[in-house]
Amino acid sequence: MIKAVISGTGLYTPPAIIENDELVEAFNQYVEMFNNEHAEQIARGEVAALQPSSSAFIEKASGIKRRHVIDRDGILDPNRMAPYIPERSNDEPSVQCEMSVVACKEALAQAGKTVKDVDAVIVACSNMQRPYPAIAIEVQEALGIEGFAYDMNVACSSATFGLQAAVNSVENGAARSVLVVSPEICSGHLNFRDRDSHFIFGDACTAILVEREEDTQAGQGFEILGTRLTTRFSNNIRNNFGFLNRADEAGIGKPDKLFIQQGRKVFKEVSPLVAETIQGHLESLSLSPDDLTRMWLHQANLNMNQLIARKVLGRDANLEEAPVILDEYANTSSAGSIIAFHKHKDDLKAGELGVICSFGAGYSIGSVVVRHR
Ligand code: CO8
Repeated sequence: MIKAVISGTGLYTPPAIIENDELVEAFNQYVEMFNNEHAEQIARGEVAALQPSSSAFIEKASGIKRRHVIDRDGILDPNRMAPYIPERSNDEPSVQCEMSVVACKEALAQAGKTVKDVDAVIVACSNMQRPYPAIAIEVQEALGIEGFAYDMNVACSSATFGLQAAVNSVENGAARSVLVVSPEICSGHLNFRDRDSHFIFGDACTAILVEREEDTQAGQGFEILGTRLTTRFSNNIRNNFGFLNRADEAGIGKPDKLFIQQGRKVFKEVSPLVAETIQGHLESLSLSPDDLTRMWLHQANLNMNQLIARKVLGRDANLEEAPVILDEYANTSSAGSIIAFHKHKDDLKAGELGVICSFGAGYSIGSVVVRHR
């Protein structure tokens, strides 16, 4: 039977950074402008005054200190509060393609492979900048890969669901190796005027190369012992942007065309589901939580990750057992758990086990158990 391994990973980090204090300053300028502009309606009780944001709240509630973004200036302009990413001509590479190519090249270099060794590209992320042609096919073309490519979206769980699709293709012989790429431009669909969520997301792109074990060197990379996917419908994280918006002009420009969530409900409902999924997955592989050296968890909220790790292990996890990258990157949706894996995998010894686990909108949860070879 063909076995699949992760032989390389790559990461593109946009150079621009926004610190919490800078984001809060811009938000609070917007609040002041709004409240001044609506002073009379606010005094008459017709409009609610907006409340300021605070860096102390952000760090305490989420663990986020800063985020990387494609564009700082547009986000920090209180008159705009959206990234400035000019539309490109059809003859130029798209932004998501450009990010993907950088991350893929690093994954290939890490695996010691070239594009000639790759048969497929899956672009798996929460928002594609266009519906078609698939970003994945553009990436395939930009890299010069023969074979096939497609896009898929399972919000924050896109990368782990993409990993399962890659494993299936490798194990059933459809491809010798597959690149799973997650170019997340979360700043493009975040409402920077919403105090509850303006601090949550950042931008980044990850890539993972999944290959047949026989095509890799002994001791290279991580054997994939199993994947488990779980979904349960919920409206608590939603984005209603879509092609039907133009069919109902009244809806255009409403806040729900960007990211919205009931953060507290998500926290409460998703944390136990994630812990159960990991425990059940380990059990199905005749493993126990004590066998895990590392948990590369989705990076949405530090308190949530600490709770999930505690539920799985039955005790607090330290930073080595459950590494954190969201202080630097914020929530990068599906890229988050893969950034944690990319940055914190090389010190594992042969035979040591870990779990990559994503969770988010859908709800969707993806668990991937791996063993260092
Ligand atoms: N500054 C100051 N105070 C604030 C702020 C702020 N910015 N925001 C809220 N507050 C206040 C509230 O008004 C509230 O005040 P009061 O107690 O007087 O009512 C108080 O702070 C507490 O507010 P919350 O209950 O909202 O705060 P929490 O402690 O719950 O923290 C979090 C909020 C951080 C959002 C937390 O609930 C959380 O992280 N939950 C988990 C969310 C999660 O994991 N979501 C996953 C979403 S990601 C995903 O699925 C991918 C989607 C696709 C990507 C989209 C890209 C854009």
